[in-house]
Amino acid sequence: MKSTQNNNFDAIVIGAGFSGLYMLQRLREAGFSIRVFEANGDVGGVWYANRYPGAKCDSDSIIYNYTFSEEILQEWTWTSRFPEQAEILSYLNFVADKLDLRRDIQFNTRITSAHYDEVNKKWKIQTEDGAILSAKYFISGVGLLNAANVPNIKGLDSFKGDWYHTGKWPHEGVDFKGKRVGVIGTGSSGIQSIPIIAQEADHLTVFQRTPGYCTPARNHPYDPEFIRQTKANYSEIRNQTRHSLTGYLDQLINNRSALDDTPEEREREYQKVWERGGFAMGLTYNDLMLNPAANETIGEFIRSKISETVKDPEVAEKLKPTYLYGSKRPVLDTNYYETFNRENVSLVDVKRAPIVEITPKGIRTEEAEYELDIIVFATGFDGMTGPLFKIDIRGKEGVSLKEKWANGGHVRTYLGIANAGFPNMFMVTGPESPSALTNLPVSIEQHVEWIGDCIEYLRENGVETIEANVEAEEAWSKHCREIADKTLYSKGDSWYTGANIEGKPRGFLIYVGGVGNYRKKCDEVAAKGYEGFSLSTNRETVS
Ligand code: N01
Repeated sequence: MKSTQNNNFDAIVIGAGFSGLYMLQRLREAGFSIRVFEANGDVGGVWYANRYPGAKCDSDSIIYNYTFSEEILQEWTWTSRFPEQAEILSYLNFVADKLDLRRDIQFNTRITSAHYDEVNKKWKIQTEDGAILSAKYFISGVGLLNAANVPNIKGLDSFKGDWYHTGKWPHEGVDFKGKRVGVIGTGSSGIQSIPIIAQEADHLTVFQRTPGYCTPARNHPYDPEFIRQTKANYSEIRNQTRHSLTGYLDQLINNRSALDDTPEEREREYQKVWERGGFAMGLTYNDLMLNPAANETIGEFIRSKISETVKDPEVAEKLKPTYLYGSKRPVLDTNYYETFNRENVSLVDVKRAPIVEITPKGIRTEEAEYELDIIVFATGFDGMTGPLFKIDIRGKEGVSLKEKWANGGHVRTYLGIANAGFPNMFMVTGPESPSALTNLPVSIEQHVEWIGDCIEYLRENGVETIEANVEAEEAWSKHCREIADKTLYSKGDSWYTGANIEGKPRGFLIYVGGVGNYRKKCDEVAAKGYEGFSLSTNRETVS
């Protein structure tokens, strides 16, 4: 199944991050012609773009990688527990070089539209510079978080200083020395960058609307013996993460309610996990994301740590979150709360006194004007649907994905992989898959392998098109919403629910049933001859 012309492929993939790179390798190995399009100048996806100071990953590095190649696992060595952006980018470059992936990737090329041609049963893909390509399969590897959200604040154009968004950081870096810097936003990106910017800037003003729940990362270099043991045990590590709840190695710590323990016992349990560092705080008890009263106990523990760390009690109060822990993504930090003890750092509560405008000199809130040389927008992304909506994707009868989801009143997909009305289109970690609540390389590998196996099955069985059935899609979407509604994940205002984007319809678009259960479901669908999909040959359609 090789392409006959250089603009016609078996598959076109958008994005050369973790998803696109592995999709390329998987399909190329199976003998398909494939072309990856990437708007950036090189591989890396979010790790190419998010170069802000302090950018690193919240997953332990030994599980933040591909596991499909034993050779790559053995050859690559991570230096520390939580990998920095530059190291992850080096890793992805190493993989791209090792597998000679770049020869099938076109960089600096943004795809503007992907339209399904029902007559020829092909996807017509258009690039920003007007080139038109076609492919039997169209695969989105655009990720969840690449549509940067710069809030529409009056007067930004008038600002005389420089401004940057953390998700589109200049490659040459930003010199904060001697500068008055303002950071807007205290999610993961803000919380990672604030301690580093504070060390360099003359003065840093943090504009906080909602405080985050931060727990210590406790990053440290790996010792050679740990690396040796890890490399010897990768098959077990792979097995564990693939069948886990979240794609991490952490397991539930106490299989009981937080409310079964006395306050003293709870304090001891939380303290143990706090000292260990990493993402396991939410796993201390089995009902922290199910029962608001249990959830309150972890919130209270973290608030008490803020009081212990931050010297000025008024600042400490402002830094204390009161919403449900985990209903916005919790953040691993390094010296975040300590940073507010520095003389050159001040905290402005813009929930109490909102930002009114950006002036030529800085930021004006309802209370005061703050003079600044640099503004950093750590204001996040239009998550999950945002990256897909940047492309005009149209399926049967010219209906766009955006229209489809708007007309139905909510986003709906089949397994987060496919869409009714969009034959031969696949999404890697699309809405309604476990994606955002998981260690993403684990979720990405599972999707890529499932999609690769599916496309091979279609070739072997002479199938022309595969399309999710409306009923299967409705049932999956309903199931996702029902199980999410039983948890506290869906109760917050964040990019998880779309609440961070003005005018975006609210919807919780993550399957919370866990990585292991999800894998089982996807495998069952495949084992039943792609149950819930319609498969058509040139002669007939089978549902
Ligand atoms: O974005 P966010 P992020 N005025 O949406 C505030 C992943 N990630 O880039 O909460 C004032 O979390 C907003 O306030 P509020 C990770 O999955 C991972 O930090 O809307 N403030 C919030 O404080 C993460 O969850 C890693 O009230 C405004 C902040 O901006 C996701 O990316 C590292 C505002 C945005 O926080 C996004 O993280 C980095 C306004 N008009 C990112 N608009 C790691 O693995 C927004 N805000 C470590």
